[in-house]
Amino acid sequence: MKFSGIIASMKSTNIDYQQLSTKIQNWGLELGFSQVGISDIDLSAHEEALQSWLDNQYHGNMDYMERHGLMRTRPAELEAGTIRVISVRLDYLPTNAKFAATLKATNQAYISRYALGRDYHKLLRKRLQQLGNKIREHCAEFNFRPFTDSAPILERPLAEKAGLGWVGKHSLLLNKQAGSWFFIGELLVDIPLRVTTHNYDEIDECGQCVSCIKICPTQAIIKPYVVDARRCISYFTIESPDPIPLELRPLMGNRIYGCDDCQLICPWNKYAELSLEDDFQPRLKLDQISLLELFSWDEKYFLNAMQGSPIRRIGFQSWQRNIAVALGNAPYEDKIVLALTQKLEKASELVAEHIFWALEQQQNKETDKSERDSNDTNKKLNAKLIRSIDINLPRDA
Ligand code: B12
Ligand code: SF4
Ligand code: SF4
Repeated sequence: MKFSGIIASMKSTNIDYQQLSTKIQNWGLELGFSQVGISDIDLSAHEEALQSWLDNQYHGNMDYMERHGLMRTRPAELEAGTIRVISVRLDYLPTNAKFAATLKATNQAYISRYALGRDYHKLLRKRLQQLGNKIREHCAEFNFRPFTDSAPILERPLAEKAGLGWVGKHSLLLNKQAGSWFFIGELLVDIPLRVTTHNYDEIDECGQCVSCIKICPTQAIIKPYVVDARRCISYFTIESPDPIPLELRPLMGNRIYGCDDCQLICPWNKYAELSLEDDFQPRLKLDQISLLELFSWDEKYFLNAMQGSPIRRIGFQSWQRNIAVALGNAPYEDKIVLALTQKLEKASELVAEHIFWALEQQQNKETDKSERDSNDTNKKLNAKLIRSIDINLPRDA
């Protein structure tokens, strides 16, 4: 028996872990989490898929994905002594998400709905810490580490094991009762809690559906369950500091920070719960703001306005780069051309190159009518998505 196992069995002599597991789930709900589950740490079934994803370079320039390699499937390598993972999920869908309205308004900015409010990392970590402290009150010899998003572990497969839902063909975790508009976080712990693995019948409810694969504007879901991050709008608007590939720029439309399309088309999001957190409600009217207004911000204003927002993390250069592309995709307007031209003078090399591209798009639209229809397939896809939102998600449209 390994050292951690011996410690765990010594600890188990005094404590009713069955009862403690139930209490932990209740405490998690009291703290405001939408759902709590517990799993073991065996992710060996995922090693091959993760390795082949990395071998195919689907992570692009997210070096941190490669750096930690298979540690992502071995939580005990991340935190020695870990034998269980408590996974939580927290709904983030704001009231009145205006999905269709914003995607329709091509001169407005579309920002992923998870990023309209306060940065979720701090909120989730703080609550996970509180959950850990609470457990410690009942279990003195207990170590834990809270994580959300940033840790080198496969959060979705762990949450799936804990019974919080299933990993859909878009590769996100979704849930029959709650759709997929939620964050995931976890506590790595060294006590033998009772696992909640598959405590209800929710293994894989995608069935024959392939809607997310078909609607993805950049065809980033290259086959069921596999996303080539390099083609994903979320990757090249948030994660990558590089120039946005030319062929993908027109496909971005007005999406300047992340993308929600594969979730918007998913039939299970009819059942999505609205977030109860004030922190996730839109700030600065980011859910209904014009591209031109955002483009007028200077760096100082951006850094101040975005205090506490996850958007601040991408920095001003990427921010301007993204808005320039969206302005290039907007219908022709004199004031767009003027704003783009005015920004050229102080723009960095990266931003200037995107501004030139945007100006070219604008000029083409003004001079050559045929250009207006050049991106027809994508427009049809967008119109299909908007229709689907209007019909299937009227509350959030
Ligand atoms: C890197 C990353 C990204 C990258 C890569 C995305 C990806 N699919 O991996 C980019 C930047 C593109 C991205 C985008 C988004 N992300 Co992200 N991202 C992550 C991060 C940090 C790591 C994910 C990872 O490990 N990927 C590696 C690949 C190999 O893992 P995988 O896709 O899960 O692959 C497994 C399975 O699909 C399966 N598999 C693979 N092939 C096959 C084949 C078959 C046949 C089968 C059955 C299974 C299978 O095995 C693989 C290994 O287990 C996680 C946080 C974390 N630490 O987990 C957040 C996370 C996944 N992201 C999240 C979110 C919200 C998003 C966005 C929705 C943000 C947005 N609105 O723009 C988009 C969604 C895009 C999408 N469809 O994936 C949330 C998801 C919440 C949820 N409900 O699931 C997470 C969990 C962050 C969090 N803590 O809340 N993200
Ligand atoms: S987030 Fe957008 S670009 Fe990325 S896989 Fe989903 S639909 Fe495609
Ligand atoms: S859109 Fe369909 S295939 Fe994609 S995750 Fe939802 S149910 Fe699964």
